[in-house]
Amino acid sequence: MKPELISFKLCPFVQKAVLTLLYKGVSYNIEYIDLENPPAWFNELSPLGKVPVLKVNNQILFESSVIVEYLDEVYAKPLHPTDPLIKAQNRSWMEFGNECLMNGFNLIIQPEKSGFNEQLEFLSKKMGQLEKQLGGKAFFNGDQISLVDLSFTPFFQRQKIISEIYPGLIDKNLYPKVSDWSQNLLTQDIVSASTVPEIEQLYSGMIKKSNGYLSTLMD
Ligand SMILES: N[C@@H](CCC(=O)N[C@@H](CS)C(=O)NCC(=O)O)C(=O)O
Repeated sequence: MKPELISFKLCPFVQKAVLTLLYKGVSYNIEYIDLENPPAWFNELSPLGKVPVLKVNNQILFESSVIVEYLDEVYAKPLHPTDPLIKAQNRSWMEFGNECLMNGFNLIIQPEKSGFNEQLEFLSKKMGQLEKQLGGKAFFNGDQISLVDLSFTPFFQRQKIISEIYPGLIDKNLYPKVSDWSQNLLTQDIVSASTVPEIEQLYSGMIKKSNGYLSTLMD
């Protein structure tokens, strides 16, 4: 039985799971729901009312990091380092990646310039912290791609779309390693298949619809 993801077309947390499945070459089903008007069955299914939910063998998993860890354990091509300490550190940075995603979302919904700038500062601080963690290799742990890399990919993809409206978020001069890392991740073959093809239009549409300060900078 194929694993099945319940998703929302723009959800970066679901994308983490899709990237993991694609990397491992696992065939899966995906069902999109409207999060603003979720079907009754979804409210029954999802304990926190959030996507992703993974259905596997008539069981339910929720929380994206738990889902990707499960997928990593049961399918070939491991994405976690084996050393327990490095693995645990990777898990910590995956949580950091989730915070970056929330920060990125808060950035686009801020109604006022002051709130937008505040979120920008939070994000800049996080990019500085990441810069110190990176060793200047292709991926977070070195030459080998890992779950940390896949966890940050949706964040960088969205920041790239935002940078078309507000340039310089991930400043190459300030954060050269983060900038190169982002580039390495976004050029992976699996990235384009990890979202719906119209992701950029949908994401820009969401920015516009949110009516925040960022939307006032759009053409
Ligand atoms: N910590 C959760 C976050 C998931 C999340 O926030 N998903 C959003 C969509 S991208 C959601 O379902 N929001 C609905 C809600 O909060 O009611 C995870 O990592 O899976």
